[in-house]
Amino acid sequence: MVVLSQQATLNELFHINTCKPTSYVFKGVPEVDLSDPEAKTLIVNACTEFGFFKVVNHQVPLELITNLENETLKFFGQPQLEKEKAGPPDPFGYGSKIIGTNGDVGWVEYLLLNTNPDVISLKSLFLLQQNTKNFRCAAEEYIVAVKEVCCEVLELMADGLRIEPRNVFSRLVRDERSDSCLRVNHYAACGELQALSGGNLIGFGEHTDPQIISVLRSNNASGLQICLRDGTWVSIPPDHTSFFISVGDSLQVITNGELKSVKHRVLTDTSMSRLSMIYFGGPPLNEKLVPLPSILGSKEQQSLYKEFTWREYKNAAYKSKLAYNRLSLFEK
Ligand code: GA4
Repeated sequence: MVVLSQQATLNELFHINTCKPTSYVFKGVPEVDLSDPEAKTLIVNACTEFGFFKVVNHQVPLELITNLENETLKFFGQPQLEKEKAGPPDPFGYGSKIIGTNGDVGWVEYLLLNTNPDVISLKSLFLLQQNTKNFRCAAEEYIVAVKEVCCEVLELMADGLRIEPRNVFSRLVRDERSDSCLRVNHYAACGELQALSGGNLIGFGEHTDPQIISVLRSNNASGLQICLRDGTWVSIPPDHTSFFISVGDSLQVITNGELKSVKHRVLTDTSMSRLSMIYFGGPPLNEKLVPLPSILGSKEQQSLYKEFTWREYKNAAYKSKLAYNRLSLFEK
């Protein structure tokens, strides 16, 4: 018998998509040790082939990571009404099941935070209150550390592509006006709902990230899948000690398509809640996204894209559905 609360959940589920069960666990995720002298080459190869790789030996203390993880779990463990004081997302703040404003839904609840302290959304003001002080401190500490990993990876990437200066990419994220954000996603274990829904329940539907690069850390629950260049979806084995890096659309533009963004999605785990924290490294809003002259020059290429700013791209992205190929609007 389905009890009332479960009935409500089932009604919600009715709107959440499922996909064909896939069980192909990908063993070939490139692994990059940041202290390896070959790291720059491994990063470029991984970005060209997959737009995705794993960073090990990153020097971010596990304690700092688990501190934010614990604070986040405390936040998500509160009664629904309490959490909703930090929502609905505008796009920052707390959201549940509804992703963006264009009809996407998923089996997920989340907090989206701007990492630039000058841009405090009204909704996230709640998070600045006294009772969320520990959360805020943990998030601030985490952001400093993860931004460093992000910039180090971007600098190695420039080295690997033989582009100078080596901060061509990282300067966009280091800029004090950088439009970066932090997202924490909580995918509750879906248990028997999975079977009732008749397929794999979608936690977060397929999409590419609009920013330059994304740095993801999750607990040891499965769920993340990436789409390989041949269109096959594969599951990424979780690893709570490492960071997973994905190429975003903006990096694809700046490298004139040499590095391509990676389509990814999250399916829910039936037995274990998944918690992920993602840092999205973005450029300042007024930054023009154009292919680097050194990339165009080295191969005598024409730009594949029209000229536009990150603000224009972001606005277009936020008006689109998750799975939409947003870059197509800006191709020549
Ligand atoms: C995907 C990457 C980031 O999570 C995000 C997402 C944003 C949101 O959740 O509000 C978007 C999505 C993301 C791309 C298309 C639009 C906007 C939801 C959505 C349907 C915060 C971002 O920057 O773009």
